[in-house]
Amino acid sequence: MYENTILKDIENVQTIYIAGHENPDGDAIGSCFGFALAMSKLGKTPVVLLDKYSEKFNILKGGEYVYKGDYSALEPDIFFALDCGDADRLGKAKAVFKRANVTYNIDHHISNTYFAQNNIVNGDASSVSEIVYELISRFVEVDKDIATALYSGILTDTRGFKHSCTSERTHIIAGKLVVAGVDTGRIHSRFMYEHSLAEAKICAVAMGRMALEDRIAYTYITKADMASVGATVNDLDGIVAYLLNTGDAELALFGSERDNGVVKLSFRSNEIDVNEIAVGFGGGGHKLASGASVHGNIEDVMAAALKVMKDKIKNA
Ligand SMILES: [Mn+2]
Repeated sequence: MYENTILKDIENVQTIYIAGHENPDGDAIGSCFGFALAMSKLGKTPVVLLDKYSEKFNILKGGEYVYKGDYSALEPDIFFALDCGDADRLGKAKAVFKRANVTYNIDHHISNTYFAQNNIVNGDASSVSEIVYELISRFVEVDKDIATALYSGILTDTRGFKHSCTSERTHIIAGKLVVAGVDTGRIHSRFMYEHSLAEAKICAVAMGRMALEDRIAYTYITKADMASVGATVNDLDGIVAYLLNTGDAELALFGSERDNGVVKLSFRSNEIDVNEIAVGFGGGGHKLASGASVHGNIEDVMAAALKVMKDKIKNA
C-alpha cells in the first residue's frame, strides 16, 4: 500500500498542499478536509486549494485550511490532487500542481489519466473519501471531525449508498466512521435533503423545461435562468439525479451554460455506460455518472448529446 510512501514523502516537509477538482462536490470537499485534518494531526500545515463551494459544507471541520490568497507565488514541496480524473480538473490549482516537487493523484474515476508522479487510482472505490480513509487510517486515529468529513464525501458521491460502486467495503468503512462519532441523522439531512431557496427555484426552472424521449430525461438551464432566480453553479447539483429518478427514464442529461461559451453536460444512467458518451465529448467520469464541458450554443450542444444518447439506447 501507499501509506508508507506517503509517510516517507511528508517526513521532511512542513506544508502539505491538497486540492480537489474545480466546482468541488461533496467528495472533493470531504476528502480534502479529511486528509487535511489528518495531516494536521501529524503536526503538518495543510493548505487546501478549492474553488468556492456551497455553504452547506461549512458544518464540516477542515474548511479552516482553505487557502484564500493568490495562487501565483505558491511553490509546494508536495501536492495531493484528490478526486481529479486529469490535471485540467484542478482548474486554477493546476499551475500550482505543475510547480510541485512531489505529486500525488488520488482518485476513483475510471477515465483517470495517471497525471502525477504517484497515482493511487481505484475505479472500484465509491469515492475518494473511501480511498483516503483506507490510506490515513493506517497512520492517524480517525476522530469525529475526520470521520464526518469523509462520511459526507462517501454519502454524497454514492447518493446515499445507492450508486453501483457502493460495495461491502464502503459500508464497512461507513460503519467505522459512524463508530468514530458521525452524527448520521444530521449529515444525511444536510447533504441529501436540504436545499436552499435558490436551489429549489433553479430546479423549478429546469423541470419546467424537462422532456422525456426514448427513455432519456433531459433539461437545461441558461446563465439568464440562474441570474433570474439568484442561483449559482453550486445550486445545480441535485437536478440531474432528479431527472434520472423519473420512472420511465434509463438515462438523464442535464446541460448548463457556463462562462466563456462553455456548456457543462452531466450524464446519469441506471445501467448503460455513460462514461463512453462523456469521453466522446472530451469529458469522462464513471460508468453511471459522467460529465463533459463543451464549447457551443446550449441548444446545439444539447441536441448533439441527445443524438448520441438516443443512438446508444437504441443499440443497448
Ligand atoms: Mn468523487
